[in-house]
Amino acid sequence: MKNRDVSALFHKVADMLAIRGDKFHRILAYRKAGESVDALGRDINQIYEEGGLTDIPGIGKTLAEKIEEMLTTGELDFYNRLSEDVPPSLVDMLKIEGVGPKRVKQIYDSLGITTVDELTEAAKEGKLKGLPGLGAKSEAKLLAAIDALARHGDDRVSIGVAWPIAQDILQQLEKVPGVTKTAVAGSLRRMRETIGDIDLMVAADEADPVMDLFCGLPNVESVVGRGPTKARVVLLNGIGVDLRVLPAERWGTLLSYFTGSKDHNVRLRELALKQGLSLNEHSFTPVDGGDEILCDTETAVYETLGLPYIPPVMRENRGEIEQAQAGNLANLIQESDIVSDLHMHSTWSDGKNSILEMAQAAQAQGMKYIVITDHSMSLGIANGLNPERLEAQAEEVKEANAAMGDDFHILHGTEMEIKADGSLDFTDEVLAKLDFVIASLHVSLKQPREQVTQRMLNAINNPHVDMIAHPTGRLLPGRVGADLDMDAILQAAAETQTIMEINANPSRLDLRDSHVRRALELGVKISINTDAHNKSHFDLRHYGVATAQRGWATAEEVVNCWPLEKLLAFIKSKEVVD
Ligand code: DGT
Ligand code: CA
Ligand code: CA
Ligand code: ZN
Repeated sequence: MKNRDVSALFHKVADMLAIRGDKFHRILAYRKAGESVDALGRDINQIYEEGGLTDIPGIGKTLAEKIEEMLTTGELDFYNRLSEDVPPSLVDMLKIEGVGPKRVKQIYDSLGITTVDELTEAAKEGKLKGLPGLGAKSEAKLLAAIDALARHGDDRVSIGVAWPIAQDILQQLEKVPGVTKTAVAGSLRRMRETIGDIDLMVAADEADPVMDLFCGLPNVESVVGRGPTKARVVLLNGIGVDLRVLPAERWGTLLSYFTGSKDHNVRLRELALKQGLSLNEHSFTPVDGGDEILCDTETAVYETLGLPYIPPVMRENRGEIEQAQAGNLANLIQESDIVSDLHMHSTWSDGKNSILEMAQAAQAQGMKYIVITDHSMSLGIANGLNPERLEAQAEEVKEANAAMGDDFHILHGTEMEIKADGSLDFTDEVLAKLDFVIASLHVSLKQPREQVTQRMLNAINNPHVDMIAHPTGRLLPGRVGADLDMDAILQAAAETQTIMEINANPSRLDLRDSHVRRALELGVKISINTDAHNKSHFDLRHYGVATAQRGWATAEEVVNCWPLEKLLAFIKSKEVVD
């Protein structure tokens, strides 16, 4: 079994326990274990062999034994026994909008229905409407939801899809009279790479006008539910959107609650209880009676708990509360710290703009220097450059540099293919003439782990290679990318002073947040680049910055925040070390 199989089984067990009505903390433990395994930067089999399973966050002795069982036998006895009680196919019903574990249990217990297909049949034949809490209307709703699931799937969407949609809706909500504040919340505010649904918050004294506009938006497919202060719709593209409206004096608790993560909130509530306060989206309430405490800002919420403000990107219960308590919360990199972009394409390969146009657009965004890194020759479909064209390109870089004046610098680089056999596309002699060398994998990503890892290590060990771009080659949300031994790669990068990229394109975000955190632990320097193929792509930078922040990166650790001289000295020292 691999990481993915282990985490999928944990998630499935959690769902089955939820359907059975098991204890909440037991369900949470399995879910958390699944998430921890998902976030690992390395092969779990290797961690097991080193005896390190219990070092994984959320994995204690019992869960470690279960992982060991899965890895050595390919099975989990507990799951098999649970399956006799709760048919595993019931889990699929949870993907239907509006169907929770209690409902699944009720339907299974009373009608013996175990699959979504059987459920569809039963709803069509009107067999559900006799059950407590289910009427003819619910049957129709259920059928519509099953239909929607079949059309849209249950997949999470990339943040790059969800973000602009959320901003667009917010802009419309802002215009409703009486609205004083609007914000995104949930995973989108925490800038997770994929989004389950969009959560939007509005401060207004009167909710109805906001609800009316929201439920009537042209891209709304259906209104799933509407109450006095909340509504949920499904958009035409299948994305669900939750809206909450509360008065501005409750804004702090509202935003904090619905920003999550759930695990972070659980910790906040525990801290509140220690002070004799119960915390929810409306306010703090003294447990033994008394007036509620309202918070109009999140800062006030954290202050009440004796904590400094914790940025949303950190709210995952991955140690941020302990850091905040100790008073040494990481000083996260900000977008405004960035002065360069080290990875972009021009019309020389598969880009849409000239070198000069790219430079001007970068300068307009506040950049001080860029590197032009067109593809190399073996990537024929992207019109990759051979050494002769590379030399000709050097001339154009020089001219563009002169045209830009002294306040801006254009470096000449390449995005060089690491070929399927592990060799590099250019000789050392060609590479030595370039200011900056990126190596990346675009082909044969499906090679076995050892082989594809070795290809990457070859590139890292070349003294001319300054940076590895989008290491795994994954494409969100579908293509998983190369099965790299990330820990070995990050260690080699640390030893050789090779920079590792966070590709800011929201369909890549590669390195991902957990890899960034591991890289920084090992002392690897990070770079955030847009890989722009036209001048409007520079706007994607904020997704990369968010990923860096989710890995707790500071400006000192991200080379794009350095002055040019410092970067040049750093990459030069790699050649000397070797
Ligand atoms: P997603 O939508 O799967 O990408 O992830 P989130 O984090 O946006 O989750 P969502 O949309 O279900 O809920 C938004 C936030 O609301 C979540 O981060 C924390 C809060 N929340 C929702 N339901 C619960 C709950 O049952 N308990 C607690 N403590 N918080 C909740
Ligand atoms: Ca959400
Ligand atoms: Ca939600
Ligand atoms: Zn590129």
